[in-house]
Amino acid sequence: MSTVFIGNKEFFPGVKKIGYEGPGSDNPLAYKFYDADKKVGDKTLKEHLRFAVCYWHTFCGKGSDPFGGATQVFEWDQGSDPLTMATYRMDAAFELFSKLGVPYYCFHDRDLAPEGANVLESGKNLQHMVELAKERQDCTGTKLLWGTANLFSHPRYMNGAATNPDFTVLTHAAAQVKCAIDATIALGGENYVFWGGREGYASLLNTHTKRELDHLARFLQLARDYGRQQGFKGTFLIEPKPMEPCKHQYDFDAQTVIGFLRHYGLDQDFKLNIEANHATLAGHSFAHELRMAADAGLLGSIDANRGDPQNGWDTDQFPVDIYDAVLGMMVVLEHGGFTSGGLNFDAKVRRESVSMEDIFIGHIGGMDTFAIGLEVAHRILADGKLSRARDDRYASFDRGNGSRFESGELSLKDLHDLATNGVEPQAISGRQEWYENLVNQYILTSL
Ligand code: XLS
Ligand code: CA
Ligand code: CA
Repeated sequence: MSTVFIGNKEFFPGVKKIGYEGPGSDNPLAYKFYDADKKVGDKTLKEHLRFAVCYWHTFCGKGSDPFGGATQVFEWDQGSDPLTMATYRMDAAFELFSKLGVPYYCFHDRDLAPEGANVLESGKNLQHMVELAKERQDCTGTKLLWGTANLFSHPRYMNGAATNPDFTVLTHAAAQVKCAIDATIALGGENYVFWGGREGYASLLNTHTKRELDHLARFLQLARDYGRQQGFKGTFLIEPKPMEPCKHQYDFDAQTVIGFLRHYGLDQDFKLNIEANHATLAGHSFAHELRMAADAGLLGSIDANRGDPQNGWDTDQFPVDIYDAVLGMMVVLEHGGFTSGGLNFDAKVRRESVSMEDIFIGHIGGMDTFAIGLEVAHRILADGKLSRARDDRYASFDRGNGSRFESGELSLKDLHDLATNGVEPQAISGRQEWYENLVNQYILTSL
């Protein structure tokens, strides 16, 4: 990966390729902990973490919020027609990907190419930009982690896409998904994501929830079948989120989505993309959501951006919480690591962060945080002290009647009789404080 900028123009002239300088460096534009080629266990950090940059926040969002317009001025936005602007944006994107040295990126169809006057024109725009993306992928070595379709920004989707009460809207959503799957395949994407932006409802009074859920499942089955017919071998992913923009979203959290996928027979092709910020919006922790997905064998990929502990909306901040990263990476490593998934930064710098360097600094911080998280999690698991203590809590199921219960040999009556003939159980400490202190000890001795 030698090329750092592609077109005629360098969009981030003040930033060179970001290198690893170690924890002592005071260069904000250097990695302090993410040493891409360093081995942890049998893989390098780069192979473990599979970082991706998202196209939307980083190159399309400009700092606007419900109370005010854009604060960030991007040079790649200077252009007369939408396709030229999309090309500049793409050059800037690939410059950033290669300067950061991230192996992957992710996009929505509408981030890459502007919507046209009709379905055909939109499709053509996307195809055109896909050709340019192919060239830039080849030239920089950056790969596509996942593609998706934006089925929530256009006003036609205000009542949902696959769950819209109007069939005409559903056909437009299908057209977009078809083209976005084609684009993902053409670019060698390893996954295809469905985040149910407006797939939910605001009022039960005007909504047939069962019908909408059936429609969503049918839509996903058709998308799956189309993708497989076209030779897509990657993973389809559902990204749970409980609310925002809908009051109630059907993909509330990991366990809701797991139940949905199993109910509709989609769990062979679909896995979950867990976003840290969505986990906290659902009242869970990041690690909880990862654990539920992993336990079901459906942990696919991660959006690593976090929320703010003091408010209840989707702030999409870069991750800086080492503790969360450790707990999250413990689940990922215990699950055997990523296969087709990776760690995507669906994150945006703050509205007040208006310098172009801020975008690099945000990503550097997120990557350093997860590099520490991975190394500490690896040490905890390799040492085995914590896992052994946790396993010991369940030792009564490893032998005798406990083990017979697990293998289904005992009835409820058998259990009743065992309790009747047995003794009152002794109180056994859960020792949560011991576990917590142990994790802190690993963190503090790793830094
Ligand atoms: C929004 C979601 C979205 C998905 C991709 O909250 O996080 O960005 O990741 O559509
Ligand atoms: Ca989010
Ligand atoms: Ca996301």
